[in-house]
Amino acid sequence: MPSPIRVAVTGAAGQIGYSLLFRIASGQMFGPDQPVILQLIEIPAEPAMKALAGVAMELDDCAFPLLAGIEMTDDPAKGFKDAEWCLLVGSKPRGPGMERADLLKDNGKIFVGQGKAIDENAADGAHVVVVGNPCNTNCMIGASQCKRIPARNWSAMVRLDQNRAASQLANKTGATVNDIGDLFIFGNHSPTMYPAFGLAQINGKPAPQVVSDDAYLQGEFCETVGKRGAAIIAARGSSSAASAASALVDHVRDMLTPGAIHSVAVQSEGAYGFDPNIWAGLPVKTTTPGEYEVVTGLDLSDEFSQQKLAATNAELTGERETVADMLG
Ligand code: NAX
Repeated sequence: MPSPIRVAVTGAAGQIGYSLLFRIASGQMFGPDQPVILQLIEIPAEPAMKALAGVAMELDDCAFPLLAGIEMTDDPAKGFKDAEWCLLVGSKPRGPGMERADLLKDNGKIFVGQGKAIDENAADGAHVVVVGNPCNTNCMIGASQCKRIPARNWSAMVRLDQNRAASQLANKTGATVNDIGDLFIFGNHSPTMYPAFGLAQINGKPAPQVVSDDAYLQGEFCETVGKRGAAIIAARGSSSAASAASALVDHVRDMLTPGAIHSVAVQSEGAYGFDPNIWAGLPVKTTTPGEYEVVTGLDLSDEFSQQKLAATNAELTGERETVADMLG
């Protein structure tokens, strides 16, 4: 057995944490032969640390063979110490009547602090994945505060959106998700995201040809994927949790699997017209475990795609302006 890797998780006592930690500890994220030490980070305010202790008791009670240790702390410096993977799930939920700009600023502060704490404490070459919303911009803030670890090691999660889009196309066409390929999310993890259906394949045929309903693809499909989070809240009374945890398992596992091509929000280098230095959902191909290249040259030259890309890019650049004073 290899020696255990240290995995830091913020917001570990939250809803997503409650699904996520058990998936990590059972080996689904890092593989069936890789022991893990979980470094769980919460806030000092009640009831977070007490609830976290309860979650740790349940992890103990699962007797996971791969779980080599559990540490709990409300101190980010301790929580990120020597971590090879930092999964930044915790953030403040958007309160009633709260503007998106206020959310950006409130949560941005968390990622200023966590970026610095990762810079000072995490393992060399650590990888960081941001889930806490607004995740693209939080990721940009954290990466900007963390000079020791390359910005390309910082990614944000749009995989839930890719998974949602795949299920919608499968349900619409009677295919299974295994039949869907090349379906990628471009841009922000927000309703402006673009699930680029024109590139997708269903059983090896272009999705628009199989669906044969452009009005559905441009309208209901994009809208359903973009607003799925709100639909889950309306139905369940709380936001997506198990599906978000599952998407994070997919995100990290595919980042470790050479050849995997999947949607990840990474630092833009200008491909597909995205402003450099924002974090945009893009198709990336894993080259070696933890390393990737952006898949460029996909044809999104049609007018609809161009409009969608421009809109999500404009939102991301606007977010960057809102948080400009938090960038290191
Ligand atoms: P919860 O409110 O259930 O849990 C969040 C936890 O984070 C709480 O336990 C809180 O105490 C903790 N926390 C807050 N600030 C912290 C800090 N500075 N350090 C450490 N812990 C901190 O939310 P949950 O449903 O688990 O969602 C977590 C985040 O994921 C939210 O920001 C949510 O918007 C975001 N999501 C992102 C998704 C994505 O696809 N990128 C989808 C799901 C989800 O909406």
